[in-house]
Amino acid sequence: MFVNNARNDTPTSAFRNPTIMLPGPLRRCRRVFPVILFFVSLVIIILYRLSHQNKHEIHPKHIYRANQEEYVDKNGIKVVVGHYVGNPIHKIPNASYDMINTNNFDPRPGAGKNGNPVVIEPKDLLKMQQYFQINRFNLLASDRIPLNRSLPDFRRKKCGTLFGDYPSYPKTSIIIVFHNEAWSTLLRTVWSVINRSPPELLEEIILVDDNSERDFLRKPLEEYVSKLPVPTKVLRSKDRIGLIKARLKGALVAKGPVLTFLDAHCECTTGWLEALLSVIKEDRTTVVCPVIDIINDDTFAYVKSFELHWGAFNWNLQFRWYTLGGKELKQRKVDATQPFSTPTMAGGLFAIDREYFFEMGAYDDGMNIWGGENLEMSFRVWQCGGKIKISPCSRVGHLFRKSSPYSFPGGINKTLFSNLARVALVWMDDWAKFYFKFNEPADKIKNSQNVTSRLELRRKHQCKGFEWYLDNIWPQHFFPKDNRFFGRIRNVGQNQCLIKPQKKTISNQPMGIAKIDTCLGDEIILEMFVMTPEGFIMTDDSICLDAPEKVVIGPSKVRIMACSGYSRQKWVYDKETEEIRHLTNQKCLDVSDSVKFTDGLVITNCTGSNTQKWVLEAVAWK
Ligand code: UD2
Ligand code: MN
Repeated sequence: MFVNNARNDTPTSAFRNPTIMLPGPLRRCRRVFPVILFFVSLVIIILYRLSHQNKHEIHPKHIYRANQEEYVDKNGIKVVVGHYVGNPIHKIPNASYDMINTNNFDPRPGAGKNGNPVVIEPKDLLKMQQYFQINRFNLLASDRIPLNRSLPDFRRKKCGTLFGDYPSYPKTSIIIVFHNEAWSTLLRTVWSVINRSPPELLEEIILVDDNSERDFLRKPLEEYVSKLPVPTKVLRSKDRIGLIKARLKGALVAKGPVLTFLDAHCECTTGWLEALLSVIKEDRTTVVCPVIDIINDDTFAYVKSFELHWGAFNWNLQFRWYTLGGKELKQRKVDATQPFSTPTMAGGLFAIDREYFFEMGAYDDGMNIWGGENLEMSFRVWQCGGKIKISPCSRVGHLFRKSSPYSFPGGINKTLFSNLARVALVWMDDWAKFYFKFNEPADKIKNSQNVTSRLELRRKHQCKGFEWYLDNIWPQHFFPKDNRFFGRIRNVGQNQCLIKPQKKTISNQPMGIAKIDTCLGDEIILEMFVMTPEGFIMTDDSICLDAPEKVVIGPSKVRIMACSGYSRQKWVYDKETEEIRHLTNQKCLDVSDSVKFTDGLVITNCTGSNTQKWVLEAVAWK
């Protein structure tokens, strides 16, 4: 009440009402206000255009390694390599060979302390942008942060009391693979391990150099690590073998009973290792991951990542974080320090019993360079009797980049889709057909893959099928199934189809007002929806048709939202009347008749009109 009144009294609302007499100074304001408004809008438009250019335009001449590709296919899968980062107004000279090949580590006391952001003075901005191109993160900032900077402890208090018996945990080898990593990020990873792990749990650190081209990563690195307080070795690959084979190389020589993998740009926080190893001590068939916090690629600030998420994947087999539901959510509400299951892992940061790793088929060595190995291992572990968990008392920061800095020998397209095709061919049964149907590049490449030995492995371990995985490990999934409708949802009155909105939120989930549009045909993934027996109308990326349950007079807007499992997202299809009714208030899904939202959907009283009739047109998916 009070707030409303206060808002109505503000001068701005008075400006809009010309019948109100204004006091002198405000009247003057009234004349200049449109002018101010005009300039403010102009500035906003300019800023918006600039920031847009910044994000979407690629200036090939500014890209270090001009031969790199950016691949966007018709499903909108975007593999951003060679994405221009920086301010396009100024011409940024390419990073010179010298800049790339020199170690410019120059720590300033206190920079980045306690995970704080690093501020670069205006005079260094151009230099900063030049250096940014090399690793696709703010290298200048990274190079100013000491290797042993302090970090915040984002764990629950209780975590500090749970691992007193850590001396009885199995020891681990830490394996870090890298290709052309910066000195500062690589060695900050190493030092964060040394400084924040109980020494009695560290067997060794193994750095695997995947054929880097930087001079400072050769002799200087070897000399440096030889003096570290934890035995550390550098293995070299004379060919570029990719992260999967590089990790295998490290695993083969590792002596610790547990293998702990990290990317080469991580920072471990207090207690991270104990909370991983205790899970493996309890059960050697559990693969365990930390919560992955965010090291900001611009400022190197250590940022707490979202709670209540787990890892899964979309219809294109891209890894995604989705909000927790079901029993994992309930369990977390009871005790947020207990490890919880996750359908898949992000891939870079995890610990696994060494013998179990090899017993279960290590990695698929038919996979190259980057991508897909995290899903492969996740499906394999779950389907063959193991578990994947996230231990919330273990928090490790990872530097997330917006694009990839290195080349993909053989081409991104071929590499990534071959890897994903292998995952599908070996582990996904009927859902492989679904994946290939909607992913042409993977479909084209699938016949050139020899997966015999991986199928053999699956048989040997008598692993369960993908349907079991979906039903039991990820019951909230949004993939088609025999007992689910899959296909187009066509409005009879308008002869248009329900479509997935394109706008994305930060967590990559499209959201917005539910809409219909011209139906395009069978293979258009944007028109594909799943309707489950429980009544959820869902599509890729875990989004659902959502309407308020509250009973109101007249229509309410229908939205596309992150699937929540709540009854406001449940619908009933009546084959006879062809109505789609909201389960709780029995109102009918309809096309709004207001001029403003012609194609926006609403729920409203059922009248039997043609715009309240829908045809569910099934599309074969396997
Ligand atoms: C994520 C994973 C990453 C891996 C990848 C899919 C996290 C935080 N990161 O991507 O570990 O599972 O998904 O494959 O979960 N590298 C090489 N040789 C190469 C390419 C990369 O050694 O040819 C190294 C690289 O230096 C880095 C690691 O592999 O240390 C992962 O690469 P990334 O950081 O580019 O992958 P990321 O974090 O985008
Ligand atoms: Mn990484």
